[in-house]
Amino acid sequence: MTFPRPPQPAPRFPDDFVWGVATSSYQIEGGADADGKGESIWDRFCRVPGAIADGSDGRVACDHVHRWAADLDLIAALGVDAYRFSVSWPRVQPDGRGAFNEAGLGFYDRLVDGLLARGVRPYLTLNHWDLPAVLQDAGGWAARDTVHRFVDYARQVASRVGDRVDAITTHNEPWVIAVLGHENGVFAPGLRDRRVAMQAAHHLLLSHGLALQALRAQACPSRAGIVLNLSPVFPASDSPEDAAAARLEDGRLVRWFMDPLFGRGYPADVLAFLGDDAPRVESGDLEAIATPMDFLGLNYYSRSVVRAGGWFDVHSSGKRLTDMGWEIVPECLTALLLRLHRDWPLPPLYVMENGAAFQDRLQDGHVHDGDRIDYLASHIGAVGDAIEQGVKMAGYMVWSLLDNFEWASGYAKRFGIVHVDYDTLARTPKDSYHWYRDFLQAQRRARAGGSGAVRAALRA
Ligand code: IFM
Repeated sequence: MTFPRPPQPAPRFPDDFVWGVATSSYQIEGGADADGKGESIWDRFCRVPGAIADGSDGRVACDHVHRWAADLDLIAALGVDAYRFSVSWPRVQPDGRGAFNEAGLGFYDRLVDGLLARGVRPYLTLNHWDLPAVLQDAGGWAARDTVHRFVDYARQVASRVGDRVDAITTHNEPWVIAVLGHENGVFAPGLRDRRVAMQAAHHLLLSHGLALQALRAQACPSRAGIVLNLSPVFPASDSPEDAAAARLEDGRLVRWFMDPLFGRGYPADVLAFLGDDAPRVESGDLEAIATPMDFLGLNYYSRSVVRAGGWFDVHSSGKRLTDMGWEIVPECLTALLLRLHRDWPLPPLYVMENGAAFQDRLQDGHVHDGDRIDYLASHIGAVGDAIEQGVKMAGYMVWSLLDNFEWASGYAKRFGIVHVDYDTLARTPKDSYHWYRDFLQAQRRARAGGSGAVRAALRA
């Protein structure tokens, strides 16, 4: 197959580099009340008038709970090393405490076995946002008890499948849960209270650290870590006001999470900014949060540009934008990786999500998504650039396998390398799927025969 634009030449990646593709439970599974699943905060949030751009929800989504075997075939045919998915907590523990739901656990058991049977390594995320709604009634992530509920849930999932998964991620993007969900109110649970948001952020980190300790105490063989959404932050201008605003945003987005995870506590400038909104931290919490991780994951999509007291107009920069209105700046991924490598003593580092939404058109059984191929190729190149400059990278995963429920944007934004027709639920691999498959084959040949094979294969 020939592609609309040739991908960038790929630099050399380590032989044990893990290539993958990612999804999350609420975005693809559907089966909203199948087999005893409980309600999640996203089931509930989707019913709030105006919360979701197209008024949709994840009740059916891609119907992955019923089509998982065919989806795993697509993953296997793609030739990835790993598949990153998340467990729906309310599917396996409908009340968020007490009894576990055998039908729900059985689903993930079969998913893990199905991946292994196809030669794909499972990367499991415990919390990709779909908290059991009953726990929200009890205060959600702002309540300290939720920390202990999460640790119990983590223990149970690990004891069920932890012997067969390569990696367990505690939380996906705690900044999003805390800030978008509890401060800006645009994601579930839809609260607008900075103090509550920062308490939730603290409890997410604390539950991460305590869950790591619990998994190790039960000798879970899987590696464990967390996944953060990180971006380099730039001031919109040379003014001291914009510089200060960018520094604070870097504190809230990056250092608020990275510093305590690496034993430095919360950043003093952010605590000063928060004042009375700073979280209540009990003795021993910071030590627990700093429990050493086996890996760190980051999700990267774009940079963040900050203007004091206002919004930065992305159209003013002249950069190309994705359908989300996010600037396409792969060089900022390299810069971010170099900065993380410089500023913190990192464990193995993965890009756990990277990808783009574009306005795809399915025509005659094809989706010619050259823009997405360019995006992926340039960002994979950016990871390679970081590796060449000394950053130790362990893996890269494309977001996402399937078009899916893009949270507050509903189904209008398509991130998949496989198109989903939401009327028929038919899957159609896009050009980007074929491109990634060919790229991975070239990588494999390169492992066997030297990096020239990658360049040759990608020029062909
Ligand atoms: O779809 C989301 C995903 O759930 C978390 N990271 C960002 C993606 C794109 O917005």
